[in-house]
Amino acid sequence: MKKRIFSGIQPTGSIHIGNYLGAIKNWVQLQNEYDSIFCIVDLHALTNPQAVLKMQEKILDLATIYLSAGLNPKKCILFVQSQVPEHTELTWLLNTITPIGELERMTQFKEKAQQFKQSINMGLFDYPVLMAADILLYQTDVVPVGQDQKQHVELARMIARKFNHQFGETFNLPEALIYKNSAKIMSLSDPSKKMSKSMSQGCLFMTDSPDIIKDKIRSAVTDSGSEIKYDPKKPAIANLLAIYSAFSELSSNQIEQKYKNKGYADFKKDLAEIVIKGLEPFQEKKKALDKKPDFVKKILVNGAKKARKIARKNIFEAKKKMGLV
Ligand code: AQP
Repeated sequence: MKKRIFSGIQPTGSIHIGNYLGAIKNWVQLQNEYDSIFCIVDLHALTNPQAVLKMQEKILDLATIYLSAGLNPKKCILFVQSQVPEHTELTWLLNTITPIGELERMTQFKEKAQQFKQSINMGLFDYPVLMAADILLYQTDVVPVGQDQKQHVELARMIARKFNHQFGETFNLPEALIYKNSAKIMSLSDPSKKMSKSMSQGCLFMTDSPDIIKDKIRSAVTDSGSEIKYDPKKPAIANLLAIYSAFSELSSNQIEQKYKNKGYADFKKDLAEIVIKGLEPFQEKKKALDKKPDFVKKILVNGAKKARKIARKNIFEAKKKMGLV
C-alpha cells in the first residue's frame, strides 16, 4: 500500500514562489508516488483578520493555481477544508489533550501575535491543533511543508502519540518532509524575514508578469561585496542562489562557477530570465483555467466527497476510543 501525504495552503492572498518552491512544486512530484491529499485550508485563513475579504475568490484562485502548477485530480484529492466538517470536530477532541504550554511555545503564534497585535484571536492560538486534526484525520504518514511548518508537524506527532497512549492505538505518527534547498525562501526586500503572503513587499508572486519579475529581482537587496558565492553570513545572496538553484536544478557550486568572473547585474538578469521561463507554462495554464471556474469548482466538490469518506471513518474511530460512541 502507498504511504499517504497531506498538505495545504491558506487562501490568504497571492501565492508566492516561497509557497511554490517550498510546497506546491514538491507536491506535483509526490502525487506520483504517494496516496496524496491536498487541501485549501480556509479555516486556518480565518485566523488572519484580513482573510475574510473575498474568501470565495481567493479559494477559487488557489485551486486554479494548484491545478495550473500540475496537481492532477486523477492522481490526488483536492478539496476545501471547511467542506469537510470532521476537521473542526477532531480539533475539539484533540484540544482536550493538548497542553496549553505546547501552544505557547509555537514560533508562528508568537510571530503572528506580534503582527496582529490588535486582534490576537483564539483561532491563532489553536491553529496548530487544527493543523494536527487536518493531518491525523487522514492517517497521514508524511507532511511535505516548508521549514516554517516543521514545528507544527512535530506537535501533531506529539498529539498523536499522546492520544494513542491515552486511548489506544488510533493515529499514524506523521513525519515532516522538508526539501532542503527551497525550505525557506526569504523576502527579496528583507532577507532576514521569510517570504510571506501577508507581507507582500518582498514577495515574487507566481502570477507576476515578466516585467515585474525583472524589476523585483533587479531591486532585490544584496549584501556587501560583489562575489556570487554562498555564504551563510550573506543572507541576500544565499537566498537568490537558492531561488536560482530551485528553478534551474543547478547546485550552488555550479552556479558559483558560472558567475566566477561576473557581478550581481549579470547574475540577477539571468535569474530573472530563469524564473520567467520557469513560471511560463504555469502562467499560460492559469490564464486558460481562469476562464473555467465551474470546471475547477466541480473538482473541489468531488474532492470533498472523497476526503469526507476517509475523514468519517477515522473520526468515528477516534470518538469510539474516547468513549463517545
Ligand atoms: N517563504 C517560504 N519558503 C518556503 N516555503 C514556504 N511556505 C510558506 N512560505 C514559505 C510553505 O508554503 C506552504 C503554505 O503556507 P501557508 O499559506 O499555509 O502558510 P504560511 O506558511 O504562513 O505561508 P505564508 O505565505 O507566510 O502565508 P501567510 O502570510 O498568510 O501566513 C507551507 O508548506 C509553508 O511551509
